[in-house]
Amino acid sequence: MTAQTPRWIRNFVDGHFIDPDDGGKSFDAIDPATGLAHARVHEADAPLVDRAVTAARKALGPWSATAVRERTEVLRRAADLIEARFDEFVAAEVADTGKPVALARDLDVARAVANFRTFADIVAAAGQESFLTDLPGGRHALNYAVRKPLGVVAVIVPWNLPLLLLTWKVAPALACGNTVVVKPSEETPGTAALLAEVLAEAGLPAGAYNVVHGFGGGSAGEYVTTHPGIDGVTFTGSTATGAHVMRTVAPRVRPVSFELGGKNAALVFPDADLEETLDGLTRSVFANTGQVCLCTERVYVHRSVFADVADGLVERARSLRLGSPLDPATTTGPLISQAHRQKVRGYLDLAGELGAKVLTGGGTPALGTELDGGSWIEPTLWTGLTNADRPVREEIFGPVAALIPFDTEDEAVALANDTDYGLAASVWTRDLRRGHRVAQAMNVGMSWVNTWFLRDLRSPFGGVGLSGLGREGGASSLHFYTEPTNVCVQL
Ligand code: TXE
Repeated sequence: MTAQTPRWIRNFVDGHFIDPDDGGKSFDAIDPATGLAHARVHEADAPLVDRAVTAARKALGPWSATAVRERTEVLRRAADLIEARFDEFVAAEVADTGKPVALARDLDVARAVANFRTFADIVAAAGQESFLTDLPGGRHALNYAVRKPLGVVAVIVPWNLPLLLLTWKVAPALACGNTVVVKPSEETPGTAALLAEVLAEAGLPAGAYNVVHGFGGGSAGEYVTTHPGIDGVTFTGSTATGAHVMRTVAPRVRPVSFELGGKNAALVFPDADLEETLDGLTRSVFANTGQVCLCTERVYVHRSVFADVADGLVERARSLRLGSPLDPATTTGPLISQAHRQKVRGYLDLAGELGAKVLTGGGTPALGTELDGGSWIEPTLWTGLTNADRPVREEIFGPVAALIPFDTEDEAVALANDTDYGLAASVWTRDLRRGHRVAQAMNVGMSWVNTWFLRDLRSPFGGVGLSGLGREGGASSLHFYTEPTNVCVQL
């Protein structure tokens, strides 16, 4: 990109991309693999956010009155159009995140398509609650709930899985008849803008999907969440920001759905299939360079297999290939930004000060000139830390994990549950009863047995404790994105 010919990523309001005006603010979209700007982003000011909310409000009546069949057809066409422009979406996601092209294809963009199709199916098939109430004398009353859209929904999403998380919220919101104002992460604005083109072409009316770019406080994020025209907020991001947004909307008593951070545990029992476990752990610790809210950062291993698991995981960590995201052989991209790398490096230093033994990694790789300016970090494994240490208690959000031994199942469960977070856990065992028992004992929103990040979009997703509030997915999404009116008829 040259200063003279920037590629603009623009705001999308009331069915139109807004051309940046001369006096308006803008910022660079950085490719984290190189540290170079690849586009310029138009920052939405408060009046533009107001226009977006007003447009969403205006579109709400007609869109919510559209037949479910028509609404879900728009979603299905959107899925088809994302498929038709698959490589463009992959390229936009890779440019913003630096993630390997294979991951963007297999996970991010594939899942965006699945989100639109699945929520079209779910909403098309949804029934409603009804109860027949016994009354004296053999008479009855009929209760049934009519589900109405929540209204204008603010959708605030982070940078780790930008399109995946955006469509995870936008698809059910639109299918339920809501209109949305989307604030993508300032790090990853590209795919939200592309999605605007797709949704318009799919036949979504103007104003039903709006995108405003910018930062959090004092910028588009704050303008959206403090706007009185917002009927609810769905947010994925850090616990601190989620708590702040909650305080912001509290005076207006609006529904919120929060998927926040995690400090997820894996529990490896002595009877686990070693190869299968090591493959699963490698994914769960290092996928997307550890930048998935579900990623494992605490690995509790039975003492009898500790050395085997540690050796196997180190070998696999060393075989990960860091490099150009466009190289199909690359498995591991950079962290999202230099600022985030600073944070992760802070934990690497702290672990060293606390006496952790670094089994592998622990530093910054040298990858060659083209990638020198990128925010790269080495996949890192530690032993020698305990649950009392900050690197084992706080979300790091990088390709790092602490390996900690245990002797009994009770001890493993207690260690895994000894956290302020409660998003996900994975249990590795061939003992069927133990698998169910331990998975259920985890104080989390999602437990896996002998797998990780295997998702059925009809099942609930979310966390407890510092990991969030509420659930989305399947019926849970329908509940969040609608408000019931119960009608009671005496028969
Ligand atoms: O997240 P923020 P950041 C964790 C991870 C990471 C840390 C910080 O530990 O290191 O969060 O990441 C918008 N009003 N996760 O700073 O700030 C912001 O612009 C309204 C876990 O990037 O939470 C962005 O669109 N909006 C997580 C979104 O909130 C505001 C994924 C998330 O940004 C705002 C990402 C405000 N005052 C990071 N301030 C997960 N759960 O998957 C910020 N935003």
